[in-house]
Amino acid sequence: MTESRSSAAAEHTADVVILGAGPAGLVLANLLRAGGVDCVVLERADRAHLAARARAGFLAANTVRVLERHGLAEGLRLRGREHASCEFRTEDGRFRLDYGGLGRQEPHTVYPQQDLVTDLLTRYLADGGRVCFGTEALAVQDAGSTRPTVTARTADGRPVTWRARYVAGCDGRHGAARRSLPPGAVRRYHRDHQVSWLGLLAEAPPSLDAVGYAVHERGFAGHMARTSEVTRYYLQCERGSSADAWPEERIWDELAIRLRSADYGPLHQGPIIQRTVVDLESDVLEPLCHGALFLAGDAASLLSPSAAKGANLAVLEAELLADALIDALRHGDCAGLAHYSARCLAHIWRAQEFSHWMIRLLHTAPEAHEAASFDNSLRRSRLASLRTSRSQQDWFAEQYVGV
Ligand code: RFL
Repeated sequence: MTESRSSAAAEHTADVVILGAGPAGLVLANLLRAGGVDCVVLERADRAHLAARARAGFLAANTVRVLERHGLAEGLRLRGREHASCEFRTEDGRFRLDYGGLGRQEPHTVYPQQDLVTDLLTRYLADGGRVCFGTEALAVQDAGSTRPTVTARTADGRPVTWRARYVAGCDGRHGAARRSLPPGAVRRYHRDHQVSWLGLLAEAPPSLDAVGYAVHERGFAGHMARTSEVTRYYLQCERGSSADAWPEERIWDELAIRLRSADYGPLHQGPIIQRTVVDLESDVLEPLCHGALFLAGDAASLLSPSAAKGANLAVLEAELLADALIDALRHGDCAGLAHYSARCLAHIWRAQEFSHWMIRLLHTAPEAHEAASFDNSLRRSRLASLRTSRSQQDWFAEQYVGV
């Protein structure tokens, strides 16, 4: 290492301070630790909260390869399930795409994000890694210098300061890393898609052996397996609606209508164990760094959940950042850090483009909208191409599973 910890303030100094113990922060932490770099993770939540925080579930083939490359894939190899088919249900009938046999012929691996986070955390702690749970980062200071600091607050309200050589902002879109960027340091590209989804987790087995995408005049509905006992559903809802306005009976009635259960078979019902309203928004920061502060995961770019890319990009970026930080700190080679932002942005914009395409494919334009009939006809035509054109299906499969 080019710099080492000062023994006088060992608890408050690390070569790399990582904000956030999500997929980005924990992949980074594991890789840095394996590469002999001194690091610490500051995490606002406690461990139980992380183990229960259900979000993503569809891991891209590249994500599995990254985790395997670093010996972090044991849990998902044991308990993850390959998934390679999706079904569109539309006003013109239904069709299936077995995307595992199209494009690059790659499947998804279904593995709940909270299980991945638990595996990464268990491994990192077992290897002697440091995590400060219940510690909220408040600000990154002097990020433009070679000696940035992170001010934080512990669960019992004590202020703490961490001095670092580099800070990795992996604390999501509302985290301290983004807040600490001085005005003008980065440009933010933002798009509000004006669509909201009610994200649901049902304690019920999947209702079909494929991802289900229902395009319906009442709004989009989605079906995604998580485990043999838990299924994620989505229902497009009014912007500004409250999750409380959706009692279980209304949810199952609406899912049955939009997923056209009367034609294609009933849904397996069970208690709804999570309801969250998600406004579909996208943003990208450019560049993904300011001085010694580097961003990864949702802190770097927010993707709407329409194409299941966020956690996959987080893992990809964490590997790139880990390699670059190891080169810088162990070998004095800063080329990887210099190229980190541009390398990630190429992947991010590709994922944004596909997510945006999916949003336009899945949502019926409201009739009040001036161009609604034109947009809806375009959408039907796009679905027809996807149903009939092999080259379109190959393109879809490549984008759908790739990051
Ligand atoms: P995370 O997972 O949000 O982790 C950030 C961590 O930082 C902590 N934190 C702080 N810690 C200290 N100080 C602060 N000031 C802090 N502020 C925050 C938080 O407690 C947390 O532990 O970010 P990361 O690592 O960048 O990972 C990103 C992914 O979580 C996200 O992109 C995905 O979940 C998006 N997403 C999906 N992605 C996929 O690739 N495939 C999917 O199938 C998929 N499904 C989804 C999704 C996101 C969803 N929601 C809730 C928006 C489904 C949904 C419903």
